[in-house]
Amino acid sequence: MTAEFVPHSDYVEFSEAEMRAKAQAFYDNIKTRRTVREFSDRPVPRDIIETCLLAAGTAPNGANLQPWQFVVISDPEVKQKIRTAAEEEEAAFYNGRAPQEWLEALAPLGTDANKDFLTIAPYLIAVFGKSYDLLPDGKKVKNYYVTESVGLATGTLITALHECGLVSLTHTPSPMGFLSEVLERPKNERALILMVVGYPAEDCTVPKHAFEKKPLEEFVTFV
Ligand code: IYR
Repeated sequence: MTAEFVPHSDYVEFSEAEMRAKAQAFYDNIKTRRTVREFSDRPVPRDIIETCLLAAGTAPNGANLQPWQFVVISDPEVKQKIRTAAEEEEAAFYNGRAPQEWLEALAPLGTDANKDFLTIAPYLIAVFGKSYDLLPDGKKVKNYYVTESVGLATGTLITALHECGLVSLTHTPSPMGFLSEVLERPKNERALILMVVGYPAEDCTVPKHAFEKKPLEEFVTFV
């Protein structure tokens, strides 16, 4: 395919004062986002999830090959299968597989092997990275920067969900190969992240530890 260019007519420039106000407003909003583990079973209209996924699909990615597949799960039976498999892996993790140092790092979050949110929340979104695409004729097309691309798209999804008042959990049951089996995904797809999406439970709490963010000087270097 040869390169073709069109004017970037969607670009909007702001004054420095507007930029400052917008950057601050965005920060003030996004800093209220919390990863949630206590979900309500209240349903969420599917079209809202679809629009958030359209936003995710705009993320920058390798060669614009969009090497991701989002599997949206609302079927209670499939959710139960995922929960059973995830809790099995997590029990092994918390009861021996995880090194002490890792468990100590997790202690302030209060996580454990119980993953009831996997059957309570209205949606699970399994995010797969595709190392290659399969054309209908069976030909393989290689993808690039798959994990980076999926990370960028998932970050965009998380931000979109927060923007419309939904909460999410970036869940990483390890290993997550079971997602390919339960969801019957093709072999070019590898599960990278399992998102849990919905409303927070009415009495939802979040770990205090999660409020502690590093000051700018600690994680940013200007050269
Ligand atoms: N996958 C486990 C453990 C876990 C690991 C990290 I790194 C976290 O930030 C949180 C949890 C679990 O989901 O409980």
